[in-house]
Amino acid sequence: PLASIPGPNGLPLLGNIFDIDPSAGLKSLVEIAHKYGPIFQITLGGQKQTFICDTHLLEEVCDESRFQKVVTSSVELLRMVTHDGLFTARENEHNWDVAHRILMPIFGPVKIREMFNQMVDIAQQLCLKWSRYGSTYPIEVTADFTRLTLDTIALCTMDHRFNSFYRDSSMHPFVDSMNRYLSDTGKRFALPELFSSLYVSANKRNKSDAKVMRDLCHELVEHRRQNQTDSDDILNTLIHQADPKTGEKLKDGSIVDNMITFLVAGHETTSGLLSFVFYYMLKHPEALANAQKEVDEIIGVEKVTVMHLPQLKYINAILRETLRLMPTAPVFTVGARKDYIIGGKYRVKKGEPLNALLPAVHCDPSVYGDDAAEWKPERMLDENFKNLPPNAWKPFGNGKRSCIGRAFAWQESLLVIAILLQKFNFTMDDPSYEVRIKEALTIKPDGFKMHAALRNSTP
Ligand code: MNH
Repeated sequence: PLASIPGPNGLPLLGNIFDIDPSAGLKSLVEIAHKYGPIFQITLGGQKQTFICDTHLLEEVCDESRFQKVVTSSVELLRMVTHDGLFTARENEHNWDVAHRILMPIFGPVKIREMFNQMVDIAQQLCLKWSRYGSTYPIEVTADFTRLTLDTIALCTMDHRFNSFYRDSSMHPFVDSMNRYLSDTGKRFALPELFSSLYVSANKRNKSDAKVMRDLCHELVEHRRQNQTDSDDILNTLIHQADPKTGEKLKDGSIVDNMITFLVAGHETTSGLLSFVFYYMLKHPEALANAQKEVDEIIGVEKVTVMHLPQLKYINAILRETLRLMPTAPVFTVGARKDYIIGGKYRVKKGEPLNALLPAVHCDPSVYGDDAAEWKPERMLDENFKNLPPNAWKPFGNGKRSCIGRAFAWQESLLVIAILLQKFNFTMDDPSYEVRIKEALTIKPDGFKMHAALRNSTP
């Protein structure tokens, strides 16, 4: 027999707006999941939103023959700048296929290794800054990791330096515009479309911010055209590479759409990950000691190389475990290709958004046990990780629309953690700090500060 999808009762017109704390939407959703179970439905801005909260149901909706990515809410707003670029493209948009075929090889593990030196360049700027702070300065962890990831993605994908470590309060104009744009679009579940009139004033600003971002990208493309190089970096690939299937090249508009996409998708997620990693390590001193010991044994006082990274087994597990509890892109959305029944009894309509609520899925007790809420890197060591059920860990999304930047983010994160643990000892600024989450399009710790003291015997 069919059942209706459970959920808290809403009000006429307003729907479930009072069930969602506007400053902590994600937390509210996880609480509803605890109360109503592995699937629930609420109404926001007149639209029904269904949430998928356990591994079984996620398994079903990750079947790409029956379900596909849908572009809704904040991703829809981002689409006003990035159009049919990789992240914001709708299913069946031709430009997605073309860009995907052109760009997949360049984001593969082999090509990513060629970006290692550029990543080290930016990581060293961070080290320099932190060593000059001295051992008692309260470092704003997330702000500095955001400088790092932004500068890294910009250098690697656009061959451009934002030099964020050389600016204090003011950021590069591109970064200012992007941040303002994202904060206007980031209030994903907090601000239902009912209040879209609020966007009207934001809208004008969004247009001028979009122009700042696009103008810089166009300039960089033009500059490269005037100053040709024979490298096969990402910028040259975007400009010159033909689609192996159709022979098409990307048009200038699409090049710019995807450059902005990399910047947007490629910095906050990784910065949040690095911030949470340091938070958890500082909360678990034995894990921090283990990680540092691993770095000392495998790298010692040598320069970190790309060959060291896969040997850092424990730090790899730390990254996985951190993304389990703090999936920095916490929700991805799919819709049914036709009307279907899921979970054996729930009717879902074609195209209706089904949101994978990763913080809930990743705590499924049938997979992770009664201690699912605890951060334990050991459970993510290779031998355990490879035995997880297929959809128990999905921080990079699903199938053909999953993250193209995964290898990039992984290499960058491993490298930065290795270099930092090699050079510094870390302590919490306020040992009683408990994580608070700041939500935008992604999640980050709010107000987390630490100290970095140079170690004696480092390169
Ligand atoms: Mn990334 C898609 C998470 C780093 C570029 N990314 C996705 C999706 C998730 C995700 C989840 C799927 C979204 C959806 O289904 O709607 N991404 C992450 C996380 C990190 C990350 C957790 C870091 C940690 N991503 C990066 C980096 C880049 C990047 C770095 C830079 C290039 N991500 C993308 C792009 C897409 C994407 C582009 C869209 C891919 C597609 O649909 O073709």
